[in-house]
Amino acid sequence: MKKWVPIASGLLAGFIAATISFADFSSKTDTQTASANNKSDAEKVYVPFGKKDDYYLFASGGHSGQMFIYGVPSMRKIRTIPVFSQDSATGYGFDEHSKKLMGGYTWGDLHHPAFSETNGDYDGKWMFATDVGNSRAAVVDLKTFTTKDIIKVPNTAGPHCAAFVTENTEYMFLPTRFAVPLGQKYESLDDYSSKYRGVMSAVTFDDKNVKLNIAYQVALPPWSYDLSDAGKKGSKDWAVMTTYNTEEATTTMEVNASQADRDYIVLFNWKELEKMVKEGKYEDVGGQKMIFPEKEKGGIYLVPVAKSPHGVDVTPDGKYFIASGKLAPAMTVFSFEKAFKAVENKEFAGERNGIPILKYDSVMEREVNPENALGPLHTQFDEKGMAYTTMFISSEIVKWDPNTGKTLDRVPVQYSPGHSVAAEGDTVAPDGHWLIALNKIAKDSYLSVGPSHPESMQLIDISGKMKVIQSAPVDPEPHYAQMIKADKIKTIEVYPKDSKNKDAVYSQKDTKIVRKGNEVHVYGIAMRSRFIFDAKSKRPDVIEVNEGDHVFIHLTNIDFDEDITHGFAINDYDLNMEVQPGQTNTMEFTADKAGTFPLYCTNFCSALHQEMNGYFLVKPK
Ligand code: CUK
Ligand code: CUA
Repeated sequence: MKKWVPIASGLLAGFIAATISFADFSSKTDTQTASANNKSDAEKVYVPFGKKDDYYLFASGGHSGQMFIYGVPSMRKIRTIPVFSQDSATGYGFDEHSKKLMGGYTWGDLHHPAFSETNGDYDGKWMFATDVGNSRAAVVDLKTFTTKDIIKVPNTAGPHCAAFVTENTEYMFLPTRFAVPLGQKYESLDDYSSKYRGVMSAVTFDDKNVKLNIAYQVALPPWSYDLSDAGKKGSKDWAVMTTYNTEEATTTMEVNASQADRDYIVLFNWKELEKMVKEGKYEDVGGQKMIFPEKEKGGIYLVPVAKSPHGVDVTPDGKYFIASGKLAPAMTVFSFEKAFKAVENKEFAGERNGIPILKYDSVMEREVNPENALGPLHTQFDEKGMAYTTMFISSEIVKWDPNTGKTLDRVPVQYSPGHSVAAEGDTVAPDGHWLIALNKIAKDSYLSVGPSHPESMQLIDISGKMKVIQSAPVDPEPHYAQMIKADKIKTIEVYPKDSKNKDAVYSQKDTKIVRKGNEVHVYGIAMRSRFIFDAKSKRPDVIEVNEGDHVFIHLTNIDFDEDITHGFAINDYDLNMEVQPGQTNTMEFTADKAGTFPLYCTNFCSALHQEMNGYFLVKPK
């Protein structure tokens, strides 16, 4: 087998004690004892036809801009939910509603999906996500697996640190990876320390009107905010996030942002920040309520941590937050209780940018350094509260006890895991049993597809001694995922009739084409196996307009029958949308090309699907 050294910058290279090969892994796994029950690995992941998976896995699609849905334990891909990027398979980004949601952008970089929560448990209703590429936040409705709202987050650049939600979905916090001047105005990088800011946005979700809103923002120092987590139970009013580049480097970041021995965890009390906003302790910045911590004290503290931390994760009991070192080969366990005491007793070791720094020794519970484990990034938990940390550089998952720091188990993965995800892993009561390593590099794991390979997800049975029992290739890029019990998700079978929707028509006789000046509105239906745009016309399946007309095609799928979806494409007009059973969708465009353009159903819907077509005629000026 080929030897492979994980990618490492010059800085990281020093940490790599040994090269890692597939052969080393196989010999280790062979000696592992079979896990508690005596099913074979194949039987454990086999979900026979007629049975369904136990869990849904919602995986970030990274710079694909989408979310990918898998079944666990089969690891079968079930669905792509388009969120931040166009998707012609579902017409997302083409129909009027989704085009508006996308706000003129064509792609996004979706990192951290997060379920809505009730009492610290996933409630299966909504899924949130953020876009690092174009600074947006989105919400997906889990009744239909479709994106319902997207907001642009002003004053910020790259909300990587999110999404993470509080115990009852009061807030989703969006701290940013990149520091920029407020409003993203031009400022010289020579003025970085005084003019640039990292901004955290507190986003709320109004589930009645399905709207995301920004409640307030906090102008933090110009550092990079990386990962974050909300408190639980006793720490539920608090949240933590890691920050690096406290050096305030503006160039050659991989060297300059790694100089200081300590960076920070930002610890904040969102109830306190909420109060400050109510008391008017903010300034208006571009229409947003911006708190400046150097002017208005309270609610925000810095906790020193080993240099350049990456992940920070709160234990299910809400007692500890665990920072992972990235450059330091250690995990640090901090105690919320100790932190609260340190805040109360003002055990400060100075301040930075007006934010008090808590004394490291007052908050730190223990430093954990499993032998030869390198590059800790993210931590998940099982039903007993045991921690599972991904080791990017030594390519393994290490299981350890946050209460003692003792290493309990470890398993190699192929290769270089970023996050891992445990069943119900971010709740107050994780399920245990399954953990999935989200690996950045597949190398020789699958049939070769050229120089670039897919990323890889590996299913690990954690019910006994940890064992990788299944592996699935995945499109870029599974930064994070959440795994929810399948029976918590309640989807609808068809869209119900909506008598208030003036774009919808539900019977053939109501179809019509209405002209207002140079605006043409088509009120049509799609059914097996024809389009009807105007039942009274000589050719009901034909739309004829004049060159330059502004065209609205409102299309309702009147097949109220589960899974009978129709598509609608106009040949050579670069347009395609989808209407799911019972759904009404609108396509809006200018008929700027004269000619004859076939229109057709893109989604195979019946034996006569091939006959489901018509013409879009554009009379020249
Ligand atoms: S980041 Cu990708 S490995 Cu965006 Cu959560 Cu840590
Ligand atoms: Cu309708 Cu194919």
